[in-house]
Amino acid sequence: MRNLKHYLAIAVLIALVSVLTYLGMVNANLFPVEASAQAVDIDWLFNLQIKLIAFFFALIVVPIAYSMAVFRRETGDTSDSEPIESNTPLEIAWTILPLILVVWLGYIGADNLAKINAADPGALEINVVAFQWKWRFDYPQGFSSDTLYLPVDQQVLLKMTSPDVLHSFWVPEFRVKQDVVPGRVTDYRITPNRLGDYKVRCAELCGTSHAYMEAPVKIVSRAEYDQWIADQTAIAQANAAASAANPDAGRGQKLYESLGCKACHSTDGSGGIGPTWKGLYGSAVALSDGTSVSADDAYLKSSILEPGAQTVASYTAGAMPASFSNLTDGQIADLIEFMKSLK
Ligand code: HEC
Ligand SMILES: [Cu+2]
Repeated sequence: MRNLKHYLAIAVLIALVSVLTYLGMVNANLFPVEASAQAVDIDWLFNLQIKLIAFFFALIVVPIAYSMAVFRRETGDTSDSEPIESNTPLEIAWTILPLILVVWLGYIGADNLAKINAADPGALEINVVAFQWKWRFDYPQGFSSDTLYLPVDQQVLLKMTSPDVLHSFWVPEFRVKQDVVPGRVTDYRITPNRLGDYKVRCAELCGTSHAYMEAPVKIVSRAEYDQWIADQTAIAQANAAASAANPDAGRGQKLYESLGCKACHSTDGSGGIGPTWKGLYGSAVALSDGTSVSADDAYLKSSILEPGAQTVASYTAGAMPASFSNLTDGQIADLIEFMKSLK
């Protein structure tokens, strides 16, 4: 076969270009470190795809480039090239082989997804609230944190929701990304496996300060985690006791900012998703059922704990998130003290 030498040359070039393309892509180091068990499976699949991509790139580009270089028309040659009829075996091959390849990729993709989603019944559950433009992590021990502390090598299940708009939980080192949807709880399962400091960033454009919607994520040893939980629980209890005895507008203002009330309630009389707090305390509030109520401590407290019970006239029922029902009496006393200070 007189063309054999060309076929051989092309085969060797395809192998060479595949390997070089693959090595180039892998050594570009586009990935951050792997910090979760799930990341290992995801990167394995990604690596396989890069191999396939490198091969198909070479398979297409090498014959084109080779033909352009080796089979150039000679100067002065104006004859037509040989007509090409169909080639049935080739057409069958390029239909069947990709079909098998795609079905196989679909299969290993599904298998990989099942591994990533595999639930550990002992997973640690933490509630996540994403709001414009902060993250809040509510721990089962009854305190909230703006840093996500996680013990290494234990699966965690994040139960995520949002009081305002769509957000998305993304720690690049974990690889998995999940939307946070208002009015719904979405699950995010991860097994951190590498100690260190990371960052969660919002990956869904959610308004003017979207770019700054980040929170620290710390993966610590089991002992350090237990210590942190014990410390936070003690601090929360001490704060609750102090506030209950002696409410404080300064602490209230900090809560207003850190809990995200700020996203919806202004303190200067301007409008927002919720009513302003300026002049609210002691005023007469018109409710959606036509009645009116005095904004005293009891009304304000029930508005926070059970926002569904009464709705302020001309505001949407259900727009005030019910996720604050875990606030302690002390925190509520501080918040009310802060409202009082906004004359
Ligand atoms: C996503 C927006 C949003 C967030 C965040 C939010 N609120 Fe509200 N809030 C509302 C809306 C809307 C209303 C009015 C509707 C209603 O009464 O249910 C309201 C009503 C209230 C009222 C009754 C106000 C009045 O004028 O009678 C209080 C008190 C209140 N919120 C406290 C809080 C506190 C405390 C926080 C933070 C811990 C908070 N809210 C966070 C939207 C929000
Ligand atoms: Cu966001």
